[in-house]
Formats: sequence, C-alpha cells, structure tokens
Amino acid sequence: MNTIIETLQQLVGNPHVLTEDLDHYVTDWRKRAKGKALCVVRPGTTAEVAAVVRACGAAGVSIVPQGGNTGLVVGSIPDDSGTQVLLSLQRMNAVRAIDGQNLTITVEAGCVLQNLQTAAEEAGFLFPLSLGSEGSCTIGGNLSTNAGGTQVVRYGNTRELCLGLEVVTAEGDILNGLVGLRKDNTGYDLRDVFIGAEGTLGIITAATMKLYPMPAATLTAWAAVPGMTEAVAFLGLAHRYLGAGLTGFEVMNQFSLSLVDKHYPQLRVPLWKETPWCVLLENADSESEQHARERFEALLEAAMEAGCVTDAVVAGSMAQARNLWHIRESITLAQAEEGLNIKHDISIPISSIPEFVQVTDAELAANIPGARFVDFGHLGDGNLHYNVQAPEGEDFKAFQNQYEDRINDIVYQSVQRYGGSISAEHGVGELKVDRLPEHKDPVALDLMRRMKRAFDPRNTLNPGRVIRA
Ligand code: FAD
Ligand code: 2HG
Ligand code: ZN
Repeated sequence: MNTIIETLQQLVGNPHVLTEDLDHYVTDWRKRAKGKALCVVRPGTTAEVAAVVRACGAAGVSIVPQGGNTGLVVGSIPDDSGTQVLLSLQRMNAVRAIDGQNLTITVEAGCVLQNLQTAAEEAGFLFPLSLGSEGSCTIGGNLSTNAGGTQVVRYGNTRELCLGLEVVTAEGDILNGLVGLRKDNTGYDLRDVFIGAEGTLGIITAATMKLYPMPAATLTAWAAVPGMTEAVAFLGLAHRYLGAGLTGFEVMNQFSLSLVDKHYPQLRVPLWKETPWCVLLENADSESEQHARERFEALLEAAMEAGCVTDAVVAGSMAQARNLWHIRESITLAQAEEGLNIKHDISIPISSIPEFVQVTDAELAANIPGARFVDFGHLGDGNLHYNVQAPEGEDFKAFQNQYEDRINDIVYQSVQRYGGSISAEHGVGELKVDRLPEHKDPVALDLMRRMKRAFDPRNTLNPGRVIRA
C-alpha cells in the first residue's frame, strides 16, 4: 500500500512534494514558533488541491494551508507532531481574468498581493488592499485572515473587497463561487464564512475581487500631535474636510519611531523627536492634485488652530510620500530587529481610545517595570498595535516567562472593559485560541464550533486554530 507521501507524489508530481529543507515553511514569521511537517505539498491546480484534500482525509492526515507565511498569530505552520501536511498555495499564482467594465479581477489564491496590485495598475485600476507584508503575503492568506492594512478607512477590510470565491471543501469538493456580482441574495452567504476562517473551514483556491478607479491625485502628510485625544479629534476633522478622500489615518508613538530611527536611520523619520505621537494620513482625490492640496491645507490649518496638530509636512513628491509610508511600514521590522516582543492587535471604539491608552499604559507601567511600549496602528479604523517590548538589554525569554500572561491579562481585560476586540485584523491562529472563550459571546462560540464540525467533520483542516473542535 502507498504511503500518503507516495500518494501525494502521484497526485501533484514528485518535485512538488518536499520533505527536506522545510525551515522556511515551518517557522512562523516572528520566529516565535517552529513546527514539523510530514511534507510540504505544492499543488498547481484546483483539481490537485481537491485530490490532495481527499487523499489526506482518507488517510486521516490533517492539512495546514499556507500562502506567504507572513501571518502573525501562528496559524500557517504545522504543529510539532510531524504528522501534518503543509499545503502551500505558492504555485497557484495566476491572474485568471480582469473585467474592466465590471471592475473585477479574478486571481488564484497564491497570487502575491503586490503582483495583484501591479496587475490591476497595469490595467488602469486600483486594488486598494495594502499591507507592510504585501511583497510576500498572498490574496488567499489575506482573505483567510480578512486582513486590514492601511486603506481600510476608505475601502474596508479584505472581506469588503471580495465578490466571489472558489474553495476546496474539507471533503475535497470544489465550490465554484467565482461570481462578480455585487448583489446576490440567494440564501446563506458561504463566501463570508470562508473569509477570516484561517483555513479551518476550506481551502481558498481563487477569488474575484473588486477594482476601483485610480484617484486623480494622492497626497500624503505627516503631522505631530500632542496626545491621543488630539489624534482622535484630528481624525474627526480629517473625515469632515476630506470626506471619501481620506484613505489612510495611521498613528505612531515616539518609541515606535525611535526604533525605526535606530534600525533604519537612512529613512530619516520627520518630527518624531519633538512630539509624543505622529500621524500619517493620505488624501486620494478624484478631481486634481490642486484640489487635493487645497483640501489638505484647509484641514491642517483647522487642525493647528484647534490645537490637534503642532507641526506638519506634506510630501512634495511621490518619492517623499513613499518614504513616509516606508517609515510607517518599517515599524514591525524595526521592532523585530530590537528583539522578540509581545503583540496585541486590538480594536476599540475610536471614541474610547484616548482613555483606553491612558488607563492601560498606567496599569502596565505600574505592573511591568521597564517595559517599553510600541504603540501604533490604524487609528482611522480604531485598530491599535499595542505591543510591549522587554526592557532594554533584557533577555526576551526571561521577560516572556515572567510577564507575558500578566501583560496579556492587563491588556485584554482593559480591551474588554472598553468594548473592544482582542484580534482586530491578524486573526486568532494558535496564539489566541485559548483566550477567545473569555472574550467571545458564548452563543457565538457555540455556533462557531458547530460550523467547524459541519464544514470539517473529520477536523482535517488546520486543527487547533481559531476554535478547538
Ligand atoms: P499565511 O501567513 O500563509 O496564512 C495565514 C492564515 O491563513 C493561516 O491560518 C493559513 O492556514 C491560512 N491560509 C493561507 N492561505 C490560505 C488559503 N488559500 N486558503 C485557506 N487558508 C489559507 N495583517 C493585517 O491585517 N494588516 C497589516 O497591516 C499587516 N501588516 C503586516 C506587516 C508585516 C511586516 C507582516 C510580517 C505581517 C503583516 N500582517 C498584516 C499579517 C499578515 O501579513 C496577514 O495576515 C496576511 O493576510 C497573511 O497572508 P499570507 O499569505 O502570508 O498568509
Ligand atoms: C501593521 O499594521 C501590521 O504594520 C503589523 O499589522 C503590526 O507588528 C505589528 O504588531
Ligand atoms: Zn496593522
């Protein structure tokens, strides 16, 4: 009788079943966790994915789907049993179709986000999803985590950008839902069930995504703000002055920018030394650059008059704008250079964020001596990356053993008090699976568990992630 590895070799071809040099596939992006795979299988077509799922199901072997392996919650690597098959979508990266009149693009799940953006741009359109990991993450991973990023304030999360999905179910059937329809009320929305499911309910093999017209002009500004109360007031003004033109509103504390300055001095971070917080905002205008500049100037004048902003620069060229965004996107990398850290990807109603930050900072400072706070995020969406770095020079492992649970308790209990979520955009994975029951409505949790059993009765797909079956 064939072993499962031999069966998989017959199904996808020997070169696409890997059993050696798997480090890159089995280590998570943050290097917090490392698993062990029975093998890595790289199917080239949807039919091959379906055949692999059927074979693994029959053999009682579980599967971990993987796109770019940039996830931050330990969801895309196998456990350490050495019994799981890692199914990489890397080879399924084609752009299948672009429909300019319907404003849609259909791509395979393994298409790297940046390549999808480029394909859209070459056809004269904008695909607005934008993340720091866009050079490696895939649209299948973005859909499976319902990724957010820096344009959500205008275009929504990945879910809002998706019209249809092709999915291989846990039974190995192919669900063809690649529709380009903006209206379709024919019963339960199965597409939305697979989005954000982190590979636990099915394997996404292709998607039809929305395209948008390119804005006539995009301007970027960087502003110094005295505190979080003023940052939230500034956001209110930005909505009022820019309307739908406001495409990004990011906040960064001084310590996070000091890390970028320390590890990437060539980026020349503006204004950070003289202010506790900076804001990066973007205005995409459908009229003209002059109109965009006038609106921006009016906004910044009003914000300075109101005391929300103490200083600001507007990028004078695309290169300058790109550099400002590069600084923002480098915080995660600079933080990793500084050492391992404890991340919290949280959302709070925007109106409560200033008080949340004040109260939680104080509680952490009182309980965790010397901890350093890397606070930044997508303020326009009420989403903070409220990360804690060990005291300078301290060994992370020792710090983690002593304080990680306590830090998580403080932050997540505070999130709960302010009506927030313990995962705004990164997902649950393995990292938060045991925290979820404390924070999720018990009826919702029960329905999720029953959905998992209905969609994946043998618990083949990414077991132990999101919800324990
Ligand atoms: P992976 O990491 O490979 O997988 C993520 C999850 O999806 C896993 O559970 C996996 O099993 C599942 N999965 C992957 N592909 C499929 C598929 N085809 N079918 C079913 N399940 C699948 N996230 C944000 O939301 N916003 C940000 O701004 C952001 N910035 C980041 C910046 C950096 C520098 C880094 C390293 C990460 C960032 N992330 C961000 C997190 C990460 O990039 C996203 O979660 C991304 O969507 C993951 O895509 P991926 O292809 O790498 O998925
Ligand atoms: C970002 O917004 C990402 O840059 C990563 O979501 C956040 O590093 C983090 O905590
Ligand atoms: Zn983020």
